[in-house]
Amino acid sequence: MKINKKLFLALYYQMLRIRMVEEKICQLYPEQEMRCPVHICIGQEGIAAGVCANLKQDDYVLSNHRSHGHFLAKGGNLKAMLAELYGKASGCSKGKGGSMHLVDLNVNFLGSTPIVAGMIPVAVGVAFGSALKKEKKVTVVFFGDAATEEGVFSESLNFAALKKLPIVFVCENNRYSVYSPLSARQPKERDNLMIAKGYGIYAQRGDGNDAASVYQITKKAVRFARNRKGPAFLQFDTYRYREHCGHSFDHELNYRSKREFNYWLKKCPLGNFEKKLIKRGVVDKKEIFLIRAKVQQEINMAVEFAKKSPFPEKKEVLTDIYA
Ligand SMILES: Cc1ncc(C[n+]2csc(CCOP(=O)(O)OP(=O)(O)O)c2C)c(N)n1
Repeated sequence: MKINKKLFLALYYQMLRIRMVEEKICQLYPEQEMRCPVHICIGQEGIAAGVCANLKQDDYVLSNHRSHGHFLAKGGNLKAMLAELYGKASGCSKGKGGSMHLVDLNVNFLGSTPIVAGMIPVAVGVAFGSALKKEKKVTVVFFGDAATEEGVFSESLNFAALKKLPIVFVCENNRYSVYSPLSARQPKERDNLMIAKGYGIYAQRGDGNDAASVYQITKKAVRFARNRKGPAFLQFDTYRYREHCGHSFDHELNYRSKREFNYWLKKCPLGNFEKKLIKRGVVDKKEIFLIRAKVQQEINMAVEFAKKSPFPEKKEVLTDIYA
């Protein structure tokens, strides 16, 4: 695949930064200072990086409970994200939302919520509004494979197709909904691409653990949507390495085999990309060491900021609360 050096490096940097931020969260979580649930996306970074590398700062992104990677890849503020996880007033939702309610309006990351499929119709509404205002912006919504089982997924595809909305639906198929595999939830003949195509929607699938391929596939879809040819549906296969919710692994639960886990571990989006970069001479080990050191420093500063920030004041307890 022909990709220029600058882009390769940008994709690598993005994936590495997401991985290192999440590893830091996992390391600090047992201190019990972050009191919100966390859904770690380690193993799925290739999708966030590859998709968002195609977006402009003012394109819209909406996401789900597993949103750290999407938020960071869209350019969300790391300090505000970590402060949010620590429940601090300087957090992106003023410390009231936690990990599952990230938002950064400076880069049009409009928000994430944990209601499975809940952001899909919201994103369709955003794309509808954007189209009515004749903006040249694209809306991207990220969701997991389980979200496609909700009725609102089909309703959203229908409306988006009807109005030819500039939206890209991105399904991250990590095969599990909590501990339930696809085989326990969907007939094996079911194919989301066929569902999307049934509505007349442009649809593609790809390897979510190959950021360069995710980038290329998304590029076409974003161009298609931006030119008002209609919505696009993309499904990327991937795997989460950590437990469904929390900082740890969950091998003892035995809902997925060691063999399956190791198969996907070998397909690590970050490790394999790094090897590829070294082989092609894009970077050497020394440069990687320097990039890591720089990212680590940024993360340490953001953690310090989050820990030192004050909690919201008591009088704030009922402001900005809608439910
Ligand atoms: C409407 C709704 N049903 C159930 C839940 C509980 N729940 C939280 S995350 C989750 C799994 C979602 O799986 P998927 O969408 O594939 O994303 P993944 O966690 O695999 O990234 C479920 C069932 C919820 N939050 N919302």
